[in-house]
Amino acid sequence: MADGDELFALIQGAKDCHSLLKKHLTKERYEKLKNLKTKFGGTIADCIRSGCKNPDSGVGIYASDPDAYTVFAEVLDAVIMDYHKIDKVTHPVPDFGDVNNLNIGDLDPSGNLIVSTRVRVGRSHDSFGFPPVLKKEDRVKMEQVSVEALKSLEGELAGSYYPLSNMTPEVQKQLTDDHFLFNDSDRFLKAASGYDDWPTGRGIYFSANKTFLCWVNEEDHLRLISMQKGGNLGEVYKRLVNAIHQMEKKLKFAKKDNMGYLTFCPSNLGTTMRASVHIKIPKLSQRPDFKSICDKYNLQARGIHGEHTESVGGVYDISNKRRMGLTEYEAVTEMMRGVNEIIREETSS
Ligand code: ADP
Ligand code: CIR
Repeated sequence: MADGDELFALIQGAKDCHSLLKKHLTKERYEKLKNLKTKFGGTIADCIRSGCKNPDSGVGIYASDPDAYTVFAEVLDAVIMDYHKIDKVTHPVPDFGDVNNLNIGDLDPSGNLIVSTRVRVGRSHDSFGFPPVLKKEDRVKMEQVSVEALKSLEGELAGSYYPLSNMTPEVQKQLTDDHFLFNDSDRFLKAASGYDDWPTGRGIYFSANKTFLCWVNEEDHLRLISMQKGGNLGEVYKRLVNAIHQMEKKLKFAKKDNMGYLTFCPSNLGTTMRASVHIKIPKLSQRPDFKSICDKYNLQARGIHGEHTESVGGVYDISNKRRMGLTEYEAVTEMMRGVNEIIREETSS
């Protein structure tokens, strides 16, 4: 496996690279960090491997484990401030708003544009590292602890857990095509050890009608997901908040005072929340100012099969880009305002 110096030389030599890693990992910073180790045994090489091997990364750096955010703060803080557009690494206490009196409803009552709505958060167990430092036994243990908590969920969240190792390829493909399940096809995550020991420890939990799901050991230890057809963001958000509260009674999640919840990728820190719609915008997406409209409202556009995929038939995944430095309620309302604007632009062009 390439060591830190080799990796650093790779990124230094990558002339066409515009990642936040390349921008913020100066020679001076690298030299300061190259011999440090976290409590979990993580190194700077573990953090930068994916970004150095994939110079087309947007971010390019992961945290080897929760302690990396302290030990490698010199570079991670700079990346975090840049990505989340904050001038200090700071994060408010969680605030989900008054979920019984939400000012969030259906973003597309006509039903013409929004195909589906999804809100997810990532959570990490505070006693385990992230993929580069995990061993097979850790993945198995973590799956056990997670599934035990998931099985205690009640009401509309009640469901079953399906380990990937027991799933037929046909069922896996169908669940993936239907946007419920993850696979091992993301080269950025792969280079960051995200698929080591695949499929051990990985699986999916879902409620009877698949409106609440939880991914176990994909990029993060847990991804709690609420989704449904159509544009009713209020219903989707409220269901997710209920799930978070129920899970927090059972498990202790990794958190840091100035960073909120800790995740493998620094782009997900803080609220860890990504609220998205799959939306038909054939006209707007062809306009030269599409990207600048998304930027203006702090939105990110992705293809419909996940990050780093392409749009199909003018349908895009539009979500909030920032997750840190604002509350959960602010993150979801930032997305709501932006999507309202996207709809206005699409229908008036
Ligand atoms: P995340 O980081 O939120 O998990 P990805 O971009 O990797 O996001 O997407 C994960 C999966 O979720 C993909 O299959 C994607 O198509 C699906 N997905 C994301 N947003 C929506 C949505 N609004 N409706 C339906 N599926 C969605
Ligand atoms: C990258 O740097 O492009 C990948 N490691 C993925 C980063 C997550 N991206 C994001 O925008 N949330």
